[in-house]
Amino acid sequence: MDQDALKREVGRAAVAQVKDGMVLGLGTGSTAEAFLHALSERVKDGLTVRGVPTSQRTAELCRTLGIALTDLEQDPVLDLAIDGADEIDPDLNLIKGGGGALLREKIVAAAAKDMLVIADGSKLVSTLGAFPLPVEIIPFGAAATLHAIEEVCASHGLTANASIRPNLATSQADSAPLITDGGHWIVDCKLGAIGDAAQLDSALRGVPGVVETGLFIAMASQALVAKDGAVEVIKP
Ligand code: ABF
Repeated sequence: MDQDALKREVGRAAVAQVKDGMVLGLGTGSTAEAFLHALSERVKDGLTVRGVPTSQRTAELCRTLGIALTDLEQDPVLDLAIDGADEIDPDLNLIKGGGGALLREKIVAAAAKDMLVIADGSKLVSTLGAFPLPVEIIPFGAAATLHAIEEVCASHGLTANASIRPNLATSQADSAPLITDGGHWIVDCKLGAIGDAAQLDSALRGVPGVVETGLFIAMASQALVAKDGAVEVIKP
């Protein structure tokens, strides 16, 4: 089964957990989008839900698919957030933010009573860190913040190899930084195996200029992972 088919399969499996009247957190990325397509089929059949999108891209897709939107001002407590991930460890700690939406994704996940992670099997890892860790930063003083991030990583025995994520949509060779929906930049840290992800997350969030990290520690209540022909349910 190809990866897109696995994403569609896990998207359908996630929709089975959505109950009438729920207020949802709606993730970003291709797996979350597969879920939204499956959700829209249930909405067409009469399911009533509304959701807080984690990105402008997700908001636009929801409008196209006829999925009702809300925000955290009207609905500060969500029933269920459904989102993808870049890496998932056996305790359901995650690296997220490859899609650039980590800040809104974390706010939405934190506002939800439960967070359901959906993925294909390629996202399962024994230790987080092969995927570059995204850290969202304020543009002011970015070089100093990047240096401080490298120092914090070094104090955890890690070489950050940190770089500011370019906006690849622009055609310039030395493209400008990618700007997030919140007006921030993203630093990608190529760390390798992260020993204590909770400690690293807390230390990075202590750096002035850092807005959030892509480490989602103990936030997910369940993961659905599609592997050939079956969807595995993982709980921490
Ligand atoms: C979002 O989309 C992100 O947190 C993660 O970076 C990415 C996963 O994308 P995909 O589902 O396309 O692999 O969930």
